[in-house]
Amino acid sequence: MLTRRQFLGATAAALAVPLPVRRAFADEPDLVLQLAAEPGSIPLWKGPQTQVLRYGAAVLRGRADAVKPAGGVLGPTLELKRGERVRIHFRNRLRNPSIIHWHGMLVPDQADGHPRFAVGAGGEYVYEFTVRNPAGTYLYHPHPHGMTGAQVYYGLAGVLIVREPDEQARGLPADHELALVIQDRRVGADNQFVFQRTMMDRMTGVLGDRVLVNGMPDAAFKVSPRPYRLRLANVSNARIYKLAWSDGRPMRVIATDNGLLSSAEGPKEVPYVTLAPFERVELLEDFGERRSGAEIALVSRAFSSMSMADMMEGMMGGGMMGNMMGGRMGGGMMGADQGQELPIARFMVGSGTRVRGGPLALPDPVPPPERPAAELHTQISFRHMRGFLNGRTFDMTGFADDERMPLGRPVAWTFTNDGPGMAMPHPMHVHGVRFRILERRGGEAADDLREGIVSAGFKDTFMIMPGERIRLAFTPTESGLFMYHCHNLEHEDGGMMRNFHVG
Ligand SMILES: [Cu+2]
Repeated sequence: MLTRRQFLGATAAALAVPLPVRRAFADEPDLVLQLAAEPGSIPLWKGPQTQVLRYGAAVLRGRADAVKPAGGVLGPTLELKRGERVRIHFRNRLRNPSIIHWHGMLVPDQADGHPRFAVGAGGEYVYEFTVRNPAGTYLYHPHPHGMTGAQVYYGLAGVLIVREPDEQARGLPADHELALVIQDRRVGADNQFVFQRTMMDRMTGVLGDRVLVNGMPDAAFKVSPRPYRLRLANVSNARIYKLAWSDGRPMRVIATDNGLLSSAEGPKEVPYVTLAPFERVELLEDFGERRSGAEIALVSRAFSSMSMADMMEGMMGGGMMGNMMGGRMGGGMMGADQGQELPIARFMVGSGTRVRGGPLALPDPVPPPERPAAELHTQISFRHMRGFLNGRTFDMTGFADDERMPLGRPVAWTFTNDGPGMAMPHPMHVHGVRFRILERRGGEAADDLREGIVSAGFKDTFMIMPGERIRLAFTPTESGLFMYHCHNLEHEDGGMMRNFHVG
């Protein structure tokens, strides 16, 4: 083991050396996991296997059920309990630097997977944190600067579920839940993923016309006639989904990114759910309301407000691009376009006795945020193929005066997507905090997505439409250096990412 590490360590010597790990626990943690990122190949379609990158995981100490295989190209699902003290050994068996970010999780800055901690080929990084988030659907994925898009695209991502003992008492279906991780891919004739970063991709982000659910194509689920807890996660580089049931039934939202809605907010019925990259929702879906034997589909409905033609028109101030490119520039050139209709998954309702759900007891409402002790403002712009945050791009360790906030005091942060350049939506993510959306204003271009945007509950990722102004409220609980960035991975890798400092 030591020989192997020394050998591999040599290849990493030229790359960034991580800071020493800050040990969070004096004694042994409850759970010790190992996660390795490595190349591999898997059968996804008939014919040649697909070359991928994959996460493999093992429990080194503690509950064996903390790691569950997901199948396909997706990394294993990690199931953690609130309050648990966790150590995770990350091993990088890739040719390139990498580091894991626990998306949505409240962890110390040294455990957050900032790109400054990326380890080279053969390197290892040790995370220690206590699970402080409430029950919910979180994610983990790579976060090395400039390479996140490719690494996620080739298969590095997974679901992290946090559970709490009192979930059963809330009337949530305990043994009937499904997680659906939705991703789009371009697939070549030889079954290989096609990741490019063309000029078009740097603007729109990489879009594909083939959908994977839980890392596999053609997803189909046999379900019983009863309520299910469905965890929906968009783990696509750039695609926005307008998720709806093929039979037109509304969607019943019980949770957003960072835990259950309160009893004042949910369940919330919407005709469809708009899900931007790395957002999540949970639905309480009663398949018993369909006849037995019914087959229904989860689909992504077409929408028009964000075609490339629209964006180019916005930039060039005329209709000529649309005419020139046949309406949909991305569609014509790439075979994939933001806003195209896509099948996601099929559900077959089994026969058998219908089981009805009990009453649902969502958590009590939380008090409104206190008067902010600090006000931040970030203007988003996109020009010369790059995104800017207050006119700046990524700087590995730097931050500006308007990127500081106090520890443990209420903060209000306003984002406006009204800078000069191309008008486009951006899925923004803030590390290290869970926020509430106080206000959304403007964004007139979002008409055919608006009804599905769920701003309730605690969030960690939000989509901001062109012209929109969004105000967040939160109280930072961890000190140090964290990041905020666009979660369109091509925008992020292009530098649409900044640090903020707490404390
Ligand atoms: Cu963006």
